[in-house]
Amino acid sequence: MHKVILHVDFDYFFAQCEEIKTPHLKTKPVAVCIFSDRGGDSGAIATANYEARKYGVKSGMPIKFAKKRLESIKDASFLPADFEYYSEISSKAMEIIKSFADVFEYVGKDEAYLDVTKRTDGDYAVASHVAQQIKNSIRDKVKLSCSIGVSPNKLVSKIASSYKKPDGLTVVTPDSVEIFLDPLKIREIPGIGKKTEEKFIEEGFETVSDLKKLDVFTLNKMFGRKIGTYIYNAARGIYDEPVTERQPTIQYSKIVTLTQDSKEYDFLVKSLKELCSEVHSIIIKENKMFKSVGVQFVQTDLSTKSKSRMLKNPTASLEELGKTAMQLLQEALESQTLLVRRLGVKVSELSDVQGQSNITSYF
Ligand code: DCP
Ligand code: MG
Ligand code: MG
Repeated sequence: MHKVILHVDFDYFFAQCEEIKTPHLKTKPVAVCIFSDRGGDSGAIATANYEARKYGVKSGMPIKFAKKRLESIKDASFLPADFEYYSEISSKAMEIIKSFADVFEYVGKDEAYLDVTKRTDGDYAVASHVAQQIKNSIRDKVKLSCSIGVSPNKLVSKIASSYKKPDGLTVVTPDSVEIFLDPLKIREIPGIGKKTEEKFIEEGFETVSDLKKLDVFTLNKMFGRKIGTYIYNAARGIYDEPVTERQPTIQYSKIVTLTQDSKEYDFLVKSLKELCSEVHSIIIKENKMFKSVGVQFVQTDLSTKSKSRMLKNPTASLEELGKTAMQLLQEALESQTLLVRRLGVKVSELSDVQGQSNITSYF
């Protein structure tokens, strides 16, 4: 029996959340901005609704450029990102999506894979109905639209979910995988970026069908064995990674028992710095950014005390983690009477480093 895998991706996610909050924005161009600390319009566009995309506004573009593109449009909105609100909407929608899965794999705030092989008995007509139910359900309950790809594996489903956007549903049955992939631009394969695409185009390869003319040895020579083999298989719609149960991670933390009980900043800060490095290495390994930092004490009477702070923007910077943690330590010690026995550091309000998903993490 063939597997049935769904990939769900929310449409223009941050901007759609803003439309949910303020419905009259729906017919106007909306761009969600991540302003940098430098003030003014410095910073980048996180995403834009489809109305703004008509004018060429897109993710990653400097805010200044986007404003130029929408210069002549009076009612265009440039809104600061409200990450907490987007997380709230995401959790609600993910809760619903999860209930339709045999196996649920959370990828990021706006993305998840579902294995529904068992509950559909491998029947693609039933799967298509399940996908439609998911779409209806999150539209009814959260007012959110999404696009879904259905196919025998994660890779093809991911490509299929972006095939028709927004509000798409693309079902690729096992025997239509090749017909579906062949005419697509090579760039549609997750992980193949602009540079790689250019390299192929120079050699006269434009579509997935063209790509299939290259044998695996040639691709391995070009990209190394791991990526070469991935591209070779991807062009044929072959991808074996199973959907693995994964829930959103709420936080990462490390805690240590100190070599002696203390309430001296100079002593505690040494352990604090080590803890920050350890937490930071998890963050890097997991490809995450954090927006909140916390410091925790277990005191000599075993009671706990903690302090945390929300940052202005998500970051993966060790420097920022250390700086914030040291400030929190200092503040926590101001009124400290008991000695500290165990010291902990945590980061939360996690998000994914952009452009990284488990498929594309090869690159
Ligand atoms: N994001 C970001 N910076 C980027 C890309 C994305 O901050 N360079 C954020 C904002 C997006 C969210 O991640 O809303 C999800 O990214 P997607 O790539 O899924 O893009 P959208 O959901 O915005 O649009 P689409 O309708 O194409 O899925
Ligand atoms: Mg999306
Ligand atoms: Mg996405």
